[in-house]
Amino acid sequence: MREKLEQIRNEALKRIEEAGALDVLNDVRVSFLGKKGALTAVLKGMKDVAPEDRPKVGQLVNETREEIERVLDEARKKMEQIIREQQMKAEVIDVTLPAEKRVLGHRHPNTIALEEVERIFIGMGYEVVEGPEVEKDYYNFEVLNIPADHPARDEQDTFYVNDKILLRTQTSPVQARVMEQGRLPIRMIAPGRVFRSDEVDATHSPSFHQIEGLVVDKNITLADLKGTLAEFAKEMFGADTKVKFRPHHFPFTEPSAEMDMSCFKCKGAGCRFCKGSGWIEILGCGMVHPRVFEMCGIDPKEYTGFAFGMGLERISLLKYEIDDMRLLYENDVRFLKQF
Ligand code: 2NL
Repeated sequence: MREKLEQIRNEALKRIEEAGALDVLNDVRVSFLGKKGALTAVLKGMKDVAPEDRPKVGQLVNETREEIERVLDEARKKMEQIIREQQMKAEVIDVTLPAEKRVLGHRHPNTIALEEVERIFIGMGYEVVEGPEVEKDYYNFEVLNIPADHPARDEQDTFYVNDKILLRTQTSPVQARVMEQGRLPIRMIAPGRVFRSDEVDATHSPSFHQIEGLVVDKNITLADLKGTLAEFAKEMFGADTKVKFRPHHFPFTEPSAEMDMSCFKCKGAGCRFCKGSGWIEILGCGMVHPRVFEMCGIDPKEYTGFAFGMGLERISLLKYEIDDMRLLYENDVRFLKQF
């Protein structure tokens, strides 16, 4: 019996030693200590042992069981430790590796310039108002005193949806709609996308942006227009900026003018930027035409006003010294992030 137990013990220890995985260890446990295991079989054979030897044999069986259990337990712990170490190695995170870069965009030069213009006019008490890009021919042309045979209405210059609906060619219709609502006085700017049937080149695009402004109140004069726009130019391009007004013609204003500012690059001496003249044209303006007031339901004997319009792209090209408008539409972040 002693030899039999010795043999079982040796066999068990050998198989534990050879086991390479946790489930193999478990099989060893079952085949030696389980209900149908080798040790259990020895216990079942106790009836053939002489009664006086039984305590001794029982003790031997228990010792053998305890030893096998202890060795099994140690082997299991060692194996679990190795598995944990392998997992740790596989999941290791190298905190010194450079982090994955988040590629951030950048505000578009047009957006930066527009926000600057908005900041300046909001500071003077203006509201920013938006309106539809697909507009009625009535608001885009008719109320603005642009007669049916005016060249601006030509299909060559304007994208028509049908004979009454078009893509707005300016943001004035937004201002006309506000005047029509009749809440006076008005101090507003209307920024937004406009459309004209132009070929793309360094200074033209069929879709670009405008900022128009409108002030309507009692006793508004040309002096208000000049003071306001001179102040705007100073805030936008520097405190030493001078402005001058040249007579011009727009159907919706009378009198009308174009405003030039002293070149911010050469301060008026003449350079490549201002093509040697010392002046740069930045906007068109004028006193709101009485016919426009009448068509919008405002009495021109009681109210006067001034209006102006500028191209946003022109302002951002000037401000950021960009020489080709097409760069503004490519949205290459390497270009955009310079501003
Ligand atoms: C330019 C000139 C201008 C206006 C726009 C306007 C709007 C209303 C009434 C009267 Cl509702 N005028 N807008 C006036 C003068 C000039 O724009 O060269 N824009 C790029």
